[in-house]
Amino acid sequence: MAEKYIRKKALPLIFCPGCGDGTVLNIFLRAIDEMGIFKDLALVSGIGCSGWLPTYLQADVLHVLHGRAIPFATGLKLTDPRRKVVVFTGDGDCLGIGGNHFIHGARRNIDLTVIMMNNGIYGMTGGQAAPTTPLHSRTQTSPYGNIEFPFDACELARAAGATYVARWTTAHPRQFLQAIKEGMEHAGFSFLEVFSQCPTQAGRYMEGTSDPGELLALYKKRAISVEQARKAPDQDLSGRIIVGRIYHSPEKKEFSKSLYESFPAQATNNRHHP
Ligand SMILES: Cc1ncc(C[n+]2csc(CCOP(=O)(O)OP(=O)(O)O)c2C)c(N)n1
Ligand SMILES: [Mg+2]
Repeated sequence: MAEKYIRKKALPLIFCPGCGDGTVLNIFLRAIDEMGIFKDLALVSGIGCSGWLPTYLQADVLHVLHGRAIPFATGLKLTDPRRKVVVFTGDGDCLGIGGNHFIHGARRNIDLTVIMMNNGIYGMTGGQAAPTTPLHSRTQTSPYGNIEFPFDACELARAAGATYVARWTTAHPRQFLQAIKEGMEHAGFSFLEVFSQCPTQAGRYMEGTSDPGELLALYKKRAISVEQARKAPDQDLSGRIIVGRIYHSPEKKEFSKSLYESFPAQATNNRHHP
């Protein structure tokens, strides 16, 4: 897989040993290999450890400003609607600085697949609290415990208008692979959240361990399927990670389709338009 798709000149990876983002890269490669769509891909990412992920692939990649991957991806998709556009982002990049772009991308239901690696922290910049950092967690900017409530990124995506929403962790590689395929096949805004362990920052400070194996075991222990979660009382869900396909609605019209239908001359003039 690596021989086929990895941009060797870009190696070594910047990821720390045991970082979950390497697993995400591995699973993504398997998904696109099984789908046979490598030549149609365009990958866009923001800033953070997670933002480096697509730069290691021999594909067309835009590595852009912090929080601005979705606007760049929107422009790209509208210019060349045949492309399978995938956004790689972190929890800080997507929900902090890029939060407004995220909700508006979801609202428009533009055909992008957004893969958000959630490590619960700003990993690259040294472990500051993120919009996903759990309440009471200790980080470099919350040494006495985080007093802010975290976002539930999947609920936010769904409320904003995303039409495919799923959450998995790096301890669920097969299920996440399936979700990537479903998300990419879905014609609309698909949001895939993946809990991805950060041994160096989040593990050390928030979980009290930088052992990747222990962090994966924690994900397994905390995971609860969306079907089970729906039956469980709220107090049983505290600290749990709800995994599975959370929402899927194929009915809502996709944005680039609406745009080209409203302005047919643009479609005629666009040499990339199907
Ligand atoms: C405009 C701007 N503000 C701040 C930064 C500094 N910065 C770089 S990465 C980052 C946080 C990234 O966190 P996240 O998206 O969770 O990615 P991770 O490193 O955890 O994968 C910040 C604040 C920046 N590069 N640009
Ligand atoms: Mg992060």
